[in-house]
Formats: sequence, structure tokens, C-alpha cells
Amino acid sequence: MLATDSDPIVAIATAPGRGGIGVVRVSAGRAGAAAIEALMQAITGQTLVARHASYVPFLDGAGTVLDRGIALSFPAPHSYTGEHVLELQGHGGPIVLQLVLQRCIDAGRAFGLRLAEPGEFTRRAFLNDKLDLAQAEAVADLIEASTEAAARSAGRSLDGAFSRDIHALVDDVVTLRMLVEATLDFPEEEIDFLEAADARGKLARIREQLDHVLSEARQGALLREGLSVVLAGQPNVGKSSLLNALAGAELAIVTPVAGTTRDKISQTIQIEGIPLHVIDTAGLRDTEDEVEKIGIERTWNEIGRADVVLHLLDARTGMNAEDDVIAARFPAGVPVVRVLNKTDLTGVAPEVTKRVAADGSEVCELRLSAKQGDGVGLLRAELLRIAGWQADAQSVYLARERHLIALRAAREHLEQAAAHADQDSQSLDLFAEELRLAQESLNSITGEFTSDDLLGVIFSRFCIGK
Ligand SMILES: Nc1nc2c(ncn2[C@@H]2O[C@H](COP(=O)(O)OP(=O)(O)OP(=O)(O)O)[C@@H](O)[C@H]2O)c(=O)[nH]1
Ligand SMILES: [Mg+2]
Repeated sequence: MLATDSDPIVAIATAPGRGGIGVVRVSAGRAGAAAIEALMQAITGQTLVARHASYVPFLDGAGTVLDRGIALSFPAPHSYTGEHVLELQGHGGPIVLQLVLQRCIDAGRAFGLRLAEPGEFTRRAFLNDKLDLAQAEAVADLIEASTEAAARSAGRSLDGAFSRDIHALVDDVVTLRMLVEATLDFPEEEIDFLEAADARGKLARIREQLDHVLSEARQGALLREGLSVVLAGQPNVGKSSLLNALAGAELAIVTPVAGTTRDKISQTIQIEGIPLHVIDTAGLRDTEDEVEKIGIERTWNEIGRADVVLHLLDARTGMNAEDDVIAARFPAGVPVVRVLNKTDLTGVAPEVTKRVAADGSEVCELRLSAKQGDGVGLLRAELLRIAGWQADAQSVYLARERHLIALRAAREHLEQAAAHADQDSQSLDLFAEELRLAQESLNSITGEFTSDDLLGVIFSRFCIGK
């Protein structure tokens, strides 16, 4: 039998393992009032008052008590899923919860109650207009958040902050479209539309607002995904020591023997709530050692995937010929920080310097001592800077790559629209088309694909006689 979005579903809603309480949740569809009633009768032996906590026994098929707990019913549409919902809150043991779950399935067999698929409760909340797509994603992000900052911004998205900003942008685009389309429909009126309606000014304000949303979303994506930071360089320059210094723990083996690290070692650390996936690698050199060769191959694989490469050097020697060969192989476009380690041996104070290389690229050099820990704070700050983190960002949303792609697409369409607006009025229909495409991109974030919404707005704001 094929699963459908109207099947009654059931699942254990709490995490696996032992806990104070455990919740079994049933969502029985928007027409599932009778199913919930039957289930309550079968399992608790009573009819419950909607949205009232009732302390009841959970009974098995023979009428024996499996557990005692709170039963709550939420008639549609006032529930998480927007459907008729029953929650059984019992004790949080894996076996007892399995028994209650099985009891629900047995008692609900008559009306086709089945186990819910992953995310199915939230999917229904979206389908029943309880949450939009961005909010539904925020539910998952909130649950998965691994830092306080990530949890807080997922909470903001769930509360609708991100969706509200997207809706505000869509509203502005729709208003502008309405003006353009009206002008297109009545060319005989010969309005210099762009002048009369201040279309350029309106578009400029929308673009400004979109840039703002995009920058907040970019920060949010950073909170969600983090950055992969690869420590690379010749053997013995102190890569493992620096990993340990950043992590504040002796994770990697450090010895004076060149070629100590054979395999990559990863650790996720947090700076200002941003997860940084720091990867220590095998030192790069020519070698005949089979094991070391494989390790070095892995180093290059990691460098290929890095968001930031920390090229470690011994401060006493600086860049040498081998380092030039290494640096030449770094992938283009990935920020590289040259970290001159072991400053404690040179007597030079930790510092960050930036200069422009012969080829016009910016070279960032940072002097520190991994062993003493001096200058590691400078490195943290530099990593935050590369990540584009702004300490004063106030309303970050925990955005996903999908949102960034949609926002960037919308931005491009608005840029195109602006280009058309700067030409003569012949390109007004192209201007309108770019606005439509921008709106479509924005709508994809909240999951609305209403092609009728523009008409709706037009008719609601114009009177027939005009
Ligand atoms: N004085 C001083 N010694 C350091 C510093 N950082 C690392 N060392 C020493 O340099 C040696 C090599 O350090 P590691 O961290 O193992 O170097 P690595 O780059 O990981 O080396 P491989 O794993 O062999 O590639 C060890 O003896 C460290 O104690 C530093 O800042 N100052
Ligand atoms: Mg090492």
C-alpha cells in the first residue's frame, strides 16, 4: 500500500534512550476525529477533553496497564500538524515506549494507522499551512543545532523572522510588478512609468533590503555549516601543535620526529559559536615511505576541500623553495594564511601582516607560537574575519544553502531589472519579467508557488471602474 499524506501516522516523538518522559504521538488526518476518539477509548478506556491534560492508564489489548501518564488530544486544525492529534506522555524507557507504540498500531489497525516516516509530522504541518518551508527547515535545524548561536538563530527562523523578511521583500516586488504590469496594459496612457511611480527608487530600496537579508542569511549558513580549516605544511613545522592549541586539548601526537602525523586528524572547535572543522594533516615532503605517501595524498585531498588553508612555516626559516612548490599547488580562490610558527624561538612578537604579492593577490602572514599559545587569539580572529563574521549581526537566520542560492538568484534578477530600467521604456516588459523571476526565487524559500497571487493583489487594490 502506498503511503499518502492523509494516512493516520504514529511515532515515538522523543529521543531514543532513557529519559524522564517519552512521548508517542499520533496524527490522524484532518478528518481523523473518530479515529482519535476510538484510539483514546481503546488505550485509556476514557473519552478525553480536548487540550486538557488527563492522567490516565495506558492499557494493552487485554486491559493490563502498560504505563501511566498524560494523554492530550488536539482536534484539528489547532495542532502541530493541523490534523487531529493525540499525544501520550509516558515514562521515557525504550521498551515501554515501544510497547505503547505497538499498542497504538494494534488499536489503530482498523483505520490504517501506520508508523510515520522521518519528518512526516513537520511535512504535514507544512502541507496544512501551519509552517512555511523555511520554518519547517528551521525545526530540523533547531533540533540539530550544535552551538548556542545556531540554536538561537534557528529559533528565530522557526518563529518566522526569516519568512517575514522574505514576505516583506515579496510584497515590495509584487507592488512594483503591479505598477509595471498596469503600465504595460495601458500603453495609450503614455505614462512615463519609471519616472511617475519612482520605480527606480523602489527597485533600489528592494535591492538594498535583499542585500541585507542575504548577508544575514550568509552568516546563518556559516553557523549551520561552519568552515573547514586545513593545517598544511612541511613536516615538523608544528601543525599538530597548532591543532592542539586551537582545540585546547592534546588531540594529535607531537614529537620532534619529522613525519609524526600519518593520517588526518579532525576536530570541530567553536569560535563565537561558529563551528570550525580543523584538520591536521601529514607533513608534505618527498618520501619513499608507503604509509607516509598515502598520508600525503590524503593531505592534498583535504586541501582540495578546504574553505581556508593554514600554510604552516617555521618562523626561523620562513618560506623556502619547498614551500613555494607546496603553495603553488593550493587551489585557486581558497584563502590561505601563512602561519609562521615557533616565534618563541625567534623573539619576534606575534602579529598579523598583510601585503600585496607580485601577482596582485593579498598575502596574509601571521606569526605565533603554537607551543606557548602566543598569537593563537590572533589566528582565531583572522579565521572569523575570513569567515565574514560580524560580531554586531543582530538578526541572523540559520539559513541553508538552498536559501542562499534562491536569494542570490533573486538578487541577479533584480540587477537585470535595474539594467532594463536604465534603458528606454522599450524594455519595460523585460523589467517586468525580471521582477517576476525574482519573486519566484523568493517564493521558493517559503515554499509558495502561487502564480495567482499577483492577480489577487492587482484585483484587491484596483477598483473595477478604473
Ligand atoms: N619552540 C617551539 N617548538 C614548537 C612549536 N610548535 C611546535 N614545536 C615543536 O616542533 C616539533 C614538531 O611539532 P609537531 O606539532 O609535531 O609538528 P607537525 O607539523 O605536526 O609535524 P609532522 O606531523 O611530522 O608533519 C615538536 O617537537 C614541537 O614541540 C612552537 O611554537 N615553538
Ligand atoms: Mg603532526
